[in-house]
Amino acid sequence: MRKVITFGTFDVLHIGHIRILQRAKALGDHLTVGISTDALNYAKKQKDAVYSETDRMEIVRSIVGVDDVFLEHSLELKGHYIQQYGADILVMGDDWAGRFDHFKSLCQVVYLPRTDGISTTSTLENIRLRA
Ligand code: C2G
Repeated sequence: MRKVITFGTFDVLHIGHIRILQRAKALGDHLTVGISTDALNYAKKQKDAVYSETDRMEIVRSIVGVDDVFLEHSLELKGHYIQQYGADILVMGDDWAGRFDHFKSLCQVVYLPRTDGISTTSTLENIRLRA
């Protein structure tokens, strides 16, 4: 069984998130998703996620094709997570291209093109304009 792992905040879920998860799962038989904790998200983006870590876990867990989710506490623990979850492939959007090449000793590393024209930030802005 080829195990795929990917990571993200997955806040205010949108089609870009769905498409990376679908494409990640298509590369293997089992998909594990590391969800950034609220604290890690703040550290990455200097702003709070709209949805709590608990809600983001439950939302991503409910997506067809996602087999397992866990809380990602630190970007520095990625190697530990890859080994803990027995991942054969690490998949990330290409906004992270090159950033995880050092894990090639542990697993295959694949960067997939991001979905253009959509982000959590732009989605929130669109909502504000319509509120
Ligand atoms: N993504 C995408 N297309 C978009 C937006 C996001 O393919 N239009 C991808 C990102 O490249 C990432 C995943 O969706 O692979 C999750 O995106 P975020 O929730 O923004 O996660 P990020 O802040 O990139 O966290 O350990 C790595 C980090 O936790 C990744």
